[in-house]
Amino acid sequence: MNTVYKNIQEAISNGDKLFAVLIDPDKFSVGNTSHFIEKVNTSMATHIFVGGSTVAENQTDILVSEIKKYTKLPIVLFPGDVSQITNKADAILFLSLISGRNPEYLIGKHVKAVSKLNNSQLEVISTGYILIESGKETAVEKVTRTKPLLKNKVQNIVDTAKAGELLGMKLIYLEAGSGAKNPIPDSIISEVKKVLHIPLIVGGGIRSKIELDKAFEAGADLVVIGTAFEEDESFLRLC
Ligand code: 1GP
Repeated sequence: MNTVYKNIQEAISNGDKLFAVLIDPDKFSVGNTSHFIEKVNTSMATHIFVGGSTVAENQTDILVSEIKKYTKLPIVLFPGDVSQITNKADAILFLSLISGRNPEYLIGKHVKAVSKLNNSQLEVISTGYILIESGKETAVEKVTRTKPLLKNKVQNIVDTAKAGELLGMKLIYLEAGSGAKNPIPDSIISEVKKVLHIPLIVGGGIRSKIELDKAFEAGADLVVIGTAFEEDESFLRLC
């Protein structure tokens, strides 16, 4: 129980790189689960993240139950909303959108989640979620009604990440947005990595093995890819 975060820390201290396949229940057919997860199992994936900006009630619960049948990889919720919390997963990224100033996404939804979390065995992992501009408006911006941090204000991004760590958050997630035109620039990843003592997650807009490796080289401890697999499952063979 509660081994997901400990295992992430251990893997990083051993110099391992972690890789999560993100499945958005809103864009994934449950009937395709066994076929898709078989491919995930033979890839370098170390985690499966499940979540999306807008997901129908119960859809996450149904999908996580199905994924569990076919894999031993840890399943981590990456929820866009309280309704996506299901006890069937192993852990939840308890995301606070610290790049934005919308109180609902800084603390409001978290308060609403507590009764559900109290009744679950989920490992809760506090995560500072930082949205960075990527060229076009993303679903996160629309749903949360917040603006991303500007990518040329690197010190502001670094300070935001560090503030998350100082507040006691256990992970920092640099997000370009699902399907982003451009991934997070390497220079931002490396500057943020320099100041952090907690693991760094990077995601959004990564569509090739080269971009994946570049994110790792820049300092990402865990990289998340979703859209590229939605567009082409065979990309998993390269990962
Ligand atoms: C989205 O960071 C994740 O929240 C993954 O992004 O779907 O663009 O891979 P992609």
